[in-house]
Amino acid sequence: MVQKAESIWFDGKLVPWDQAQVHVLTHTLHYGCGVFEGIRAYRLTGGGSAVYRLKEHIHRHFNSAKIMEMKIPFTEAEICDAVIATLKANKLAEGYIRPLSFIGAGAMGVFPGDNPIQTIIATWPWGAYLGDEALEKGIRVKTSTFTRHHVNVMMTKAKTVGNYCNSILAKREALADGYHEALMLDTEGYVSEASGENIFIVRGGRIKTTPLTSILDGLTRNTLIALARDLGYEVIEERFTRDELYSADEAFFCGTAAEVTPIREVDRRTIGEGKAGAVAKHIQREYFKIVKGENPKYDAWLDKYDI
Ligand code: PPE
Repeated sequence: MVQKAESIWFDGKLVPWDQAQVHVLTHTLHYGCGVFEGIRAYRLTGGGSAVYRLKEHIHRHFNSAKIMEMKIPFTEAEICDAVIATLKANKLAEGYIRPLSFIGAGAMGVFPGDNPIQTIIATWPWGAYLGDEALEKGIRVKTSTFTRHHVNVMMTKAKTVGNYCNSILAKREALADGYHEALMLDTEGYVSEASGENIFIVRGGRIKTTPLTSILDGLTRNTLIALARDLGYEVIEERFTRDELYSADEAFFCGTAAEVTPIREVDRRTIGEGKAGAVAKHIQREYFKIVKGENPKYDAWLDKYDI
């Protein structure tokens, strides 16, 4: 159960958690056209808190809405301010932030007509997405029987609600089969992304991640590419197959929720030594330093606030 907070930001004002409700004929509830974000705030080691890459997340949110032809009646700056206001109202020094824009009630039928575009921002405490042990020891992954979206069937770069039916199918299957996460292949059979994470592999000290073609342009992925290069690793964006993953020295997933999660097994094949790899751990350590304000080079990515 998500932990209840005091308030949810709803179309321009903070409302009590229990009153943040919508009508059952809300268009997005029926047809799945909505857009959302997942953002984290962290307690800073030196005191205070910061939202990690807030502006970029909100910019992606507006791009998602643009792709889906939804006109959000607020500016990006207003939504950024609203995120901070919600965190403060909820006295949340660290946690997860979920903006969601959806098509409200009005017309029914696929064509949404002039139904209002509504936006909420909810916040809640959220620890390690796949568990503390996952961050430490790595996870077991199953290649899904479900294919990731074709780029002309769904808009893969929009973080749209409907895309996640595919993720839910894959995730349920992986968990039912005793795995922690599902890896999805694209429509040509190349590695794409997980149900809610991007993927990296390591071979001979060189790091590879999938190109942006069919995946969400993850901000954690973007951070890790910059960070790994800073740390002296060679990073390339190039598509790869599942057998290249099977024989990689290391592999890891990344995402706002999953942070940097090492992979220790894929489809019964042990990856590397079957534990969190040295490069994955190195990058994970440095990632946590950035989000906790311990690396001044990345200070511009922190939107600081005090509760
Ligand atoms: N791919 C997918 C499909 C995805 O959902 C996410 C984030 C990513 C890649 C990584 O993107 P980024 O967070 O910008 O690094 N998934 C979000 C939702 C997870 C959920 O279960 O809800 C997240 O990590 O917040």
